[in-house]
Formats: sequence, structure tokens, C-alpha cells
Amino acid sequence: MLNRRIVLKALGLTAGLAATGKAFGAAPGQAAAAAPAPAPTGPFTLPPLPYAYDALEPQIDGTTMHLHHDKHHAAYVNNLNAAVANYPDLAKKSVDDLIANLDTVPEAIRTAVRNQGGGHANHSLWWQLLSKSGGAAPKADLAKDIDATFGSFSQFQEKLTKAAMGVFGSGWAWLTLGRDGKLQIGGSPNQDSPLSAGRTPILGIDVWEHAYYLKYQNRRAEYVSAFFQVVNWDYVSGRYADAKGTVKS
Ligand code: MN3
Repeated sequence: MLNRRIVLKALGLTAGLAATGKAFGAAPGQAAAAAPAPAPTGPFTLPPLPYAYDALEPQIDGTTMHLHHDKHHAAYVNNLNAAVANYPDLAKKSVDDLIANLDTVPEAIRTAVRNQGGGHANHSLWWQLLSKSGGAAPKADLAKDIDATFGSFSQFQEKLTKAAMGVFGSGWAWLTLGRDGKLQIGGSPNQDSPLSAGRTPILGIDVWEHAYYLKYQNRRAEYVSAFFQVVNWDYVSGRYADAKGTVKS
């Protein structure tokens, strides 16, 4: 103790130690230093995977799904909750509302909401976009509008694949609907959501390496090709119909 006090004094720290009595842990009989606050468990929550972890095999393996959902998506949710912990008004909003209106989010947490909220929103959508039994192709209005916009379903696939291959580093490729009622294909970096640009995501491909590296390593093209075999076109077509219903003509 004497030696430590001498060292502390030499460092000019004894005053601080005396004031708090907590530096370097409490001595027996003294009050223990407060434990770090536990991570908040809300208001945002991790949605359960809507199917078994191995439901998309062999195209997307169960180990990747476990890590992707239980670790990566969970981390976005936890970090988003931490970011909004001191902002009760924001905590009442939906994550889509937050990232669609980033300019209304206080600057101190805007980047955190953009990244972590974007990650939460994008992944909540991602699980729903996938299925082994969601049909082979778009249906109804989506089928018709894809043909009208991109020429054909195969030309659409080519263009979305190109966008996915063109994302440098981590990000997403998207089919989105604009307020003008037009479909568009594009990419976004990191966890940026089309919602922040005023566009509704209809279909997306997660091209972060965490989405495919265990099975496909550096072969992103193989992963993108496999992705097209597990798109839930029933859901995506319905999603498009809903989104189109909200577009003002
Ligand atoms: Mn991901």
C-alpha cells in the first residue's frame, strides 16, 4: 500500500484517489465501485428467425445463419438500444421511421442510428426475403413491372447481380421503389438503408462478408447466384404490392 501510494503521489493521483476512494478497486470495508450499467434490453428487439437455421441449406448454411442472426443482427439491436438509451422520444419510434428521418435524429447519435439502426432494419427485412419455397420468380404486378423496367426477369437478375458485385467492401444491393412509382437497382455502402434516401427497399442482397464467407469465402458471385435460388418471391411480390399502394400517382 505504501509503495502504491508513493507511486500514485509521484503521478499526482493521490488527491483523486482520496476524493473518490474508488481508484483501482475498493479496499475491504469500502463501498465497491459501481458496476458498469448493463446493456439496455429495449426498446428494439431481435426478431426471431422465421424458419429453422438450416432451412436455407445448401445455399445458405446453418452456421452462417446462426452467426448472422444471433451475433451480427443482435449486435445491431444492442448497439441501437445503447445509442437511444438517453432519448426516450426516439425510443418510441420504429426503426424504419428513425432511419427514414435521420435529419431529425440528434447529431450526437445520428451516425450510430444510421449504422446500427440501418443494420437492424436491413436484417429484419433480410430474413423475410429468403425462403426455399417462395416461388421461382416474381408474381403479379412485380413480375409485370420488372419486365417493363428492366426488359425481362433475366435482365433484372443480371443487373442486380452486377450491382451486388459492384459493392466495394461491405454493403447491400437493392431493388427499390421510389416515390415516383419507379423501380430502381442500386447499391449502398455499410448498413445504409434505401429508406434514408426516400426509397422503399423491395428486395436486397446482403453482401457483407459475414453473410457468405464461411461457405463461399471470396466467391461472392457464387453466393449471389445461390441467393437467387432462395428468394421468397411470394413475400417480395406482396411487399411490392403494399409499397406500390402507398405511392402517390
Ligand atoms: Mn448482414
